Amino acid sequence: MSIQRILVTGFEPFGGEAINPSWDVAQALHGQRRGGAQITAVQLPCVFAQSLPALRTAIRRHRPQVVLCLGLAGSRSAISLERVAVNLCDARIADNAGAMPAGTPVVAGGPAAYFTRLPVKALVQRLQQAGVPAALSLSAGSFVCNQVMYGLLHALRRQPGVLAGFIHLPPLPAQAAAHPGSRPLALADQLRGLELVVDALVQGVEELQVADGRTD
Ligand code: PCA
Repeated sequence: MSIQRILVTGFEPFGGEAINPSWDVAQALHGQRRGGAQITAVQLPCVFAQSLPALRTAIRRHRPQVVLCLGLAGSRSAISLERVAVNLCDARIADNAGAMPAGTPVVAGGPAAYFTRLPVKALVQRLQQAGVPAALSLSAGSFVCNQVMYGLLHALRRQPGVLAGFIHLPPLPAQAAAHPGSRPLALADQLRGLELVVDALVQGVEELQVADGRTD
């Protein structure tokens, strides 16, 4: 299938911070044409009650063949390709509306989890070969990012042709003091990483059939 429209989402800042690299990267991608595909960026509120309605509206409006949702993971030092979303909202901090769900489902009665539809091993390999720090991740957490990934894959469950997944980004250098445990990544490198991801998907990159799991 040829890819004409790509929807990229980023989040507004949260947790008391002034910036969120996911929105900076999404904004920088907005309006770009890459290999015949047009990228549109939409910002999602970091609010449990609002993020999925906003995402579903954007999908209805833009009818994308690829949806890449981005978010900040302050503890990460690499661009993290998320493999799994779980049907669980369990917050450690309040969202931007003050909500802190404690173990509620994203979708009542929904499956326990959804797997990404992105060829994540192939994408990690491309990024690493280009010198961009990248890693597979087995958990998108249980905050708003996981909710968005789960809601995205649930919303598209009857449209198997749409490629969709979630990518967590490390902090920007300006956020280093707030995230002492991680290695920040410059916006230019984060953007280059996402451009490589988009280019690979537009080219129709296939998943690698290599064993690359974890035992922990
Ligand atoms: N990161 C949060 C929510 C918004 C964002 O950018 C998360 O990892 O859940």
